[in-house]
Amino acid sequence: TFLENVITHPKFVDCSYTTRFIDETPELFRGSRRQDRATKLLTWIADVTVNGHPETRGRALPDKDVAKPIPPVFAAEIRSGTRQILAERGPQGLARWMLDQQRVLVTDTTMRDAHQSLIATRMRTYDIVAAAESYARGLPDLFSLECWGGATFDVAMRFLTEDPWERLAAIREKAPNILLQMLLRGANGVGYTNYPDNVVRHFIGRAAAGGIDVFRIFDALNWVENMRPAIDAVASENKVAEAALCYTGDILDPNRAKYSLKYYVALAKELEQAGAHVLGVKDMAGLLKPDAARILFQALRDAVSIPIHFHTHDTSGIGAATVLAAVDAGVDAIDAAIDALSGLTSQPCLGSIVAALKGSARDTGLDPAAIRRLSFYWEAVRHQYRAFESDLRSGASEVYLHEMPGGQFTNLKEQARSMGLEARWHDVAQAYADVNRLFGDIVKVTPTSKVVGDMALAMVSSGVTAADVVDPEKDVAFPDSVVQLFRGDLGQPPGGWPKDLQAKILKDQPAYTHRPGSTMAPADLEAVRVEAAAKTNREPTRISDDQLASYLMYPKVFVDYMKTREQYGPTAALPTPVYFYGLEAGEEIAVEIEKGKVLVIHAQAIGDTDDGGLVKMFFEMNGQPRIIKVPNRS
Ligand code: BTN
Ligand code: 3PY
Ligand code: ZN
Repeated sequence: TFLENVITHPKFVDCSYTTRFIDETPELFRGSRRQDRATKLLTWIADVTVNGHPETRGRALPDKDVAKPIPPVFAAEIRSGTRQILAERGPQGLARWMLDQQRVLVTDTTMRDAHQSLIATRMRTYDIVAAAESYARGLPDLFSLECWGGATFDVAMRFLTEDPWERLAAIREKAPNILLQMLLRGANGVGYTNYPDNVVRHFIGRAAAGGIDVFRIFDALNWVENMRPAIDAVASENKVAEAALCYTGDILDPNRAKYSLKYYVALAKELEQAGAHVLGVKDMAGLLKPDAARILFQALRDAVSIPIHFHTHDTSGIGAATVLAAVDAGVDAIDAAIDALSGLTSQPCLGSIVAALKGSARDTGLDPAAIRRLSFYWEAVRHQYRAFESDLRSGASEVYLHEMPGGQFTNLKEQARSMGLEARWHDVAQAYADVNRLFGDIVKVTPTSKVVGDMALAMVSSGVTAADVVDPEKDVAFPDSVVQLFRGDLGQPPGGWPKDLQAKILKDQPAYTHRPGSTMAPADLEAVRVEAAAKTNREPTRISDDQLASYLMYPKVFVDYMKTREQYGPTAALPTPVYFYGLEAGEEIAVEIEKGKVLVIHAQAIGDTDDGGLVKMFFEMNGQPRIIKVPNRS
């Protein structure tokens, strides 16, 4: 059988089995389609039970005796909400409606930015989708659920063996009344590099068809040129183009004149001119202080006639004060994360903001009891992801020095730790600030933040100082990402790149200042479909437009995901503790692998490792005994 062919293959037996094994021996995997999904899932369960999951190995385990996550049941009918307003009135009509509201509108970021910023984006579809209907019934007056895009797309396939499109479809189905919102990195799509315009358009078309209503579009250098194709594509789908300016620096600091109030006002006007339905203010690092917020939002209110939506992070610890100041200054919508996933590098606390505004002119109208009950659910969910929690314990004013985005902070800290620089974290933070200055003071958000982080880590780990970097006599090895940035691959920063440093970094390579997408050849979508099909051993007709979009953004990640899925079946259907840790003898679970098709899986016993290095795991599956052999790779 397929499994025997695989597990008796010498590479498998000698433990060199990795994803590469699948690449190097495709003949073994071609027959696997015939294997039934149940056997594949049992194989996954046996494998993680015996070997652990690569993503949680060696990390803290969840507590055994905490509450299980049970989504709250609200008796209320699913009332019509913002989604229906968009359907009836279109994006401009929705924008007018937003301006007409006296209450401040609220976006819940729990399903995207909150877990991206707190637990490395590892929240699984299983836990997200289970909450969607509770939102639809309990909090129908939310403006939107931010639930897709940013890092979720990549991480879903790369680390969670699940399909981001399936996640979106399932949320859409369960929450038909609330706008679904995604974060789109402009020309960088949901990736780390500029893509051809038609790739971005294809992606937006599929996302709109899959259920995204509000596209928050930004550019990592605040370069509007690079945002136009995405804004146009969203508008042509009749969805909401929320074009966002990224806030950096400090408008109240005369030493940061580059990012002045005037700069942001001009940028906001440019975005409105470019066709934005809504203006986003994206404070990705949480640098906007309350007094500055009052001044900024009043000025923006006067400068543009579209609604304004504010997004911040609580890294400093005073994020909620800034949100309340923005509300005072007349902002139309704000972002917050449900209580249990709020604070620190995430968004400020939704329930507390709602409470603070209760009875005021801008009362959100959201039900505090519903928020509480949803938060209890998310609290129990979060316990399951203990392996991904960072050691961050408190707010810190250091964010005003380093200016790292909330989504990057804990990742970079972890990266520093894995390079043996844990004890030197504050040096890394200082180096990050130094690099920003050397780079001419740029917007730092995915993907530019990653480039600054690469450079900072390179400097600290090799003892290179800021003075060395600019010294024409000193030879410095620049990371590839830095070379690409200074060449123009991610676009142009306000005021251009510092010329001397650019010359040192690029050596003889030419720099360019045009929009990268304007000269990139369009992708030949049907040829790419054929390529994706060949790499995943199937007919081109079996690569859907959604899968094509995944492949266009992340060719290798997509192919690896498809192979893993081919081998292990629909693992996204497994409850989170089972997906990461498997089953103990005596445990039983029900798994719905498709609507109405339920597998009842009972783990009976786990055998010893035999001479061939294999472990037998004994199950009962829908009443039938099943034995699965997996290699012991531990
Ligand atoms: C891949 O590497 O292809 C993605 C992850 C699949 C590896 C599975 S996860 C469960 C089991 N434990 C391992 O260490 N590897 C397999
Ligand atoms: C992302 O691009 O993923 C972000 O969250 C930027 O803030
Ligand atoms: Zn954010």
